[in-house]
Amino acid sequence: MNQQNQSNGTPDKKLRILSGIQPSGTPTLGNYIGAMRNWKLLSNDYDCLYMIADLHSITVRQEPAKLRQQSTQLLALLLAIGLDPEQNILFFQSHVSQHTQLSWVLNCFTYMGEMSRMTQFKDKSAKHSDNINCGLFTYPVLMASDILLYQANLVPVGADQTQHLEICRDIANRFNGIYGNVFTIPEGYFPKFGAKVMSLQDPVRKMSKSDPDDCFISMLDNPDNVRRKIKRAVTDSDAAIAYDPENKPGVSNLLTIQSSLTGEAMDALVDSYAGKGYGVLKSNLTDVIIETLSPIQDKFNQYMNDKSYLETVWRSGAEHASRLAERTLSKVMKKVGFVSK
Ligand code: ATP
Ligand code: LTN
Repeated sequence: MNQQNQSNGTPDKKLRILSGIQPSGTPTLGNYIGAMRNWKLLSNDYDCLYMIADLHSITVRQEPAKLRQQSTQLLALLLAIGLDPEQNILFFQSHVSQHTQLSWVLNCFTYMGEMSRMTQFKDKSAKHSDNINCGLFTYPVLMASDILLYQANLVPVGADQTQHLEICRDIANRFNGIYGNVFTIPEGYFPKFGAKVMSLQDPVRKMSKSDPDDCFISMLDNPDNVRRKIKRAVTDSDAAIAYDPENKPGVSNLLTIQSSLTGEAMDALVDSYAGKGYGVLKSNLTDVIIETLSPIQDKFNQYMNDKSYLETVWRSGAEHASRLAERTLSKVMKKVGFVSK
């Protein structure tokens, strides 16, 4: 929040936010509700950097042409949800070389034991057992570098990233403990509702853009696809509409999506379905999703038709981000004892 200076009423410097999203597919409703929507909400009150984490995405094998396309689309989507590139720094992670440089240094301040406890590593190495690469293992160190390079105060992410944020704080504290106050210790920012949107087909697992298509709603799904996927979403055998994530994960997930998109309190939403069946819930939810996504998709199409504008945005983002990143990196290089250029 923009902090007021108590003594003279003038605004202090805004706190800084950094967050990222991988171009590993088309963003889902989970990405939107858990992360991207908050980016927009926070963008007026904070000094924000939002990054397309393309370096992170190659921890899982990507097809080059598709990766390029998904990365460009992701930038257009960030603009389409209303992020103003004059007010926020929007950039591709691979355009700012300081991320990988800091990541190497921080790798040397991180323990194998810490990395092997990360649930995302365990999940992804089980999912991609043919490609358990070192990048997948040290993924959280690169993420810590992303955050610490910019001295971010706040990191808005979904609940699945809690462990990665904790390790980032541990690494920063360890480094500061040895070299003095080099890094700001960041805090996570999690939405109250919808921090974890679950898969439509397997509602005990998170909705993920790299899962099979019928598990998620993509932000670019057309109305027919939305209708079909919600119709097929897993519910349960007893027909009562109640919010009970443990015993009724499917229905609770649908309620969570509706409540997060409309802003309606969960109790009131559940009450409004008293005596009604899953069909009504699914039909209402379909309408809400289509109403949310249609205007975003219209803007997305406009931006995708203006490649030269997108290029201007990413070039300027890289330039601004590099300047900020270099300040921290050169401090780190000096502290660890490298000879200055
Ligand atoms: P992948 O499937 O490639 O692992 P992902 O869909 O998990 O990707 P990321 O790009 O890693 O998404 O995450 C971008 C942001 O979206 C993060 O802040 C993450 O916490 C959030 N997020 C991802 N999935 C969900 C979800 N199902 N519910 C809420 N937030 C989510
Ligand atoms: N790992 C993140 C994406 C990400 C990120 C970051 C988020 C990469 N670098 C820095 C916040 C801050 C994820 O959401 N899966």
